[in-house]
Amino acid sequence: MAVNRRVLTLDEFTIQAFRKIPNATGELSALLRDIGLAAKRIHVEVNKIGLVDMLGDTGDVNVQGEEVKKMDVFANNQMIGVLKHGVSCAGIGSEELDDIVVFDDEMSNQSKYVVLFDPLDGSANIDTNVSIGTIFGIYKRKTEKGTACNKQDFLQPGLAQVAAGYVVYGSSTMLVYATRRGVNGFTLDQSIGEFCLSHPDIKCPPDGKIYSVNHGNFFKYEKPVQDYITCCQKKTEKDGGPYTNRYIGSMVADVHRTLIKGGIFMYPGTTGRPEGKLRLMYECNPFAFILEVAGGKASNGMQRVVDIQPTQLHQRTPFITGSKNMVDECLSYLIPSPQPLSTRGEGHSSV
Ligand code: AHM
Repeated sequence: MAVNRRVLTLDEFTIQAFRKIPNATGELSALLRDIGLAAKRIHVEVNKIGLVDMLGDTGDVNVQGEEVKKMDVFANNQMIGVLKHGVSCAGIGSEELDDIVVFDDEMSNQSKYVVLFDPLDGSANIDTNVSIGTIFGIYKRKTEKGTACNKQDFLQPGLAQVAAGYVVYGSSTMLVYATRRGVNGFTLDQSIGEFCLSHPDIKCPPDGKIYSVNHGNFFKYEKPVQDYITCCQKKTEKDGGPYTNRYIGSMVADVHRTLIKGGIFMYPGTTGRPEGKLRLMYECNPFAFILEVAGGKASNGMQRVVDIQPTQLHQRTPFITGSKNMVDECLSYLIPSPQPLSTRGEGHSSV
């Protein structure tokens, strides 16, 4: 089948977008191009993973207490490399590193942005060929240009993100990113090595029929969460169902499907881990931002995820995101309220 060569590449698209913004410097486009380059390098390695010695653990345990996979290290190094050598990033925070990395050289200190990322989310699935992904959130630094950035540039609520995105290394490799102006998806055309606009102006359908949650934890969830899951199982045609359950266990793949097809994705707290498993800064905030821009919602069960004031780089949060009406229904179980459903969730207006 012929490939459409008239579609915009990621580079062309971001440059055209920034030209429409008065006083834009182009630093954000450059940053997205840098991330696109890292994503292409990770894609190449993910695709030949069984052929080269990249499968398996390094033998180290990361700050989260998880086995570090060789591919985690490779992806982390690629992300740091492009961001350090680019002109737009003053420092980074990564799932793989205990602390932030301040680039602190003459050029980086002039840069406008800091980036938080999970270089390879779902890496426990690498060995079995399941889709995995890179997640990133971009913030304007708070400290003055010309100085080294510091922790306060990173500990900003998700609402302050200038852009956020992810790359899914799946049956095709796709980069999706959001700014407040919209969400756009780019598929990697391997024949020319470019991400090409394939999913312009993505909107998350307001309703869906897929709920995505780890059922193995059912008896560790609080009663309201169990009640909502049971409600999903009992849906019939009369009340918007029947629903089906899909849970890959790879957040990027599960939330990507939720964004495109509609549905709800949840990682609630459990009895042993009330704060859940997913990390606020580089997993939940980027997706919360993207889903909200696309017309969906994202909550921790109490408040909008993007409103949470972070206190630590690696803090965790329960996470519920997806189609607006499905998240609203879920929240009606989690946030008992005397208000009628239609006025609930005022604290959940979109980005
Ligand atoms: P990771 O950082 O070790 O890759 O863990 C994050 C992943 C997410 O991609 C996914 O949503 C979740 O862990 C699955 O966890 P569980 O196996 O507990 O359902």
